[in-house]
Amino acid sequence: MMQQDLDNLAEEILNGSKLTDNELRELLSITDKEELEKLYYVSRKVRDHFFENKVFLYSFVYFSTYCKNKCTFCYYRESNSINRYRLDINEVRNICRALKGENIHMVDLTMGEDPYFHEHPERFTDVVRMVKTELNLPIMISPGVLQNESLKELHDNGANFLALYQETHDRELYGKLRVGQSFEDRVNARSFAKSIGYCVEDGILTGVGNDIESTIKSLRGMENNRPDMVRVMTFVPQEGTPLGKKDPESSIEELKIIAILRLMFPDRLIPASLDLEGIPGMVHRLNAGANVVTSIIPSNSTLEGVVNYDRDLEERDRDPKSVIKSLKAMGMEPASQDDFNKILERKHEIPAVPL
Ligand code: SAM
Ligand code: MD0
Ligand code: SF4
Repeated sequence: MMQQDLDNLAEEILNGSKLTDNELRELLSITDKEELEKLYYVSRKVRDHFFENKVFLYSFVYFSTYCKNKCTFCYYRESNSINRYRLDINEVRNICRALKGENIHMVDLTMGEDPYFHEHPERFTDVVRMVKTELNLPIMISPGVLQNESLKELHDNGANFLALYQETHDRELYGKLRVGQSFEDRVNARSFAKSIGYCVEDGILTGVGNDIESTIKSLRGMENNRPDMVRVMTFVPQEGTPLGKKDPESSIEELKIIAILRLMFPDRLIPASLDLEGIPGMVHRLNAGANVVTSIIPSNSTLEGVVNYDRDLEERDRDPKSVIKSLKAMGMEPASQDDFNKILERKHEIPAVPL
């Protein structure tokens, strides 16, 4: 794509125009460094129009790493012999207390599809209720696929946001990643959640054998869901898993897709995950158009992430204060809680720019 075209693009997007498949193809084909920088610049311009220099911060609580599933990309797949933990409600309460007074907009409660909770969803509801009482903050749940009635119960007890990533909307690739799991059940859980008032997050992986056409399918698939938040993460090979020996991909594809997501979903939430490359990686992702920092954990935490770039590091530099210090160095800052709450409320509105 010519520089001139990229210059006009921000303007066109802000005027409501949509990227065509051919434009997506062209953008996904960019490899030239200067052109990529230009794309990130355009994406920042669109983001800043809606969010100025304000960023949202989510803390991450991976409270059970047990899982009954066999996703080929995931360290926590059932048959991987690793050390696992399941926090009890008091341990989660202590984490909440450590988060008190920190500049966090939402708490993300994540687990594997742990039968302990999946067969007794009321146990999870107890945790959600407790977190709400302790912190009175919006709550994201990332529990995998739950029954509709459990989603309803959790929503009634304080869950605001459902994160459930399709990983890909290319069915053939899905079958290789989420082995033995229904594609429709995942799509339907998100749309049911949305229908009863949740905000929803969808996400895709890159570096898992997705070519440009497959990525376009995924981008269009995410659009169909009308998500409030959209993510892309680079697949990081994990020891002991079927895809563990795959060559790791650089983060360039992810950055490119983040920028494209910003052009497709101009006013939605797009995360820069600390779980992949820590704070230096966060900076790159924000510079590509992200506006949320996820996977924040207290400085002394022994909790796991899903990718855990810092599994073997002594210092886990992804606490709220370190994040905010780096944001400020970039000329950005945490948004107010009010700004975040407004986003949670807008789910019932028809967007000014139809998505
Ligand atoms: N078990 C729930 C589920 O799968 O929906 C919740 C956990 S979910 C937040 C874990 C997410 O982390 C996956 O959906 C995937 O997008 C991401 N992930 C897992 N393993 C990964 C890996 N090796 N590299 C990159 N992302 C990974
Ligand atoms: C992250 N480790 O943001 C978290 C996780 C789940 N809702 C989020 C993938 O990187
Ligand atoms: Fe389990 Fe989620 Fe990992 Fe799949 S991605 S194996 S469902 S924890």
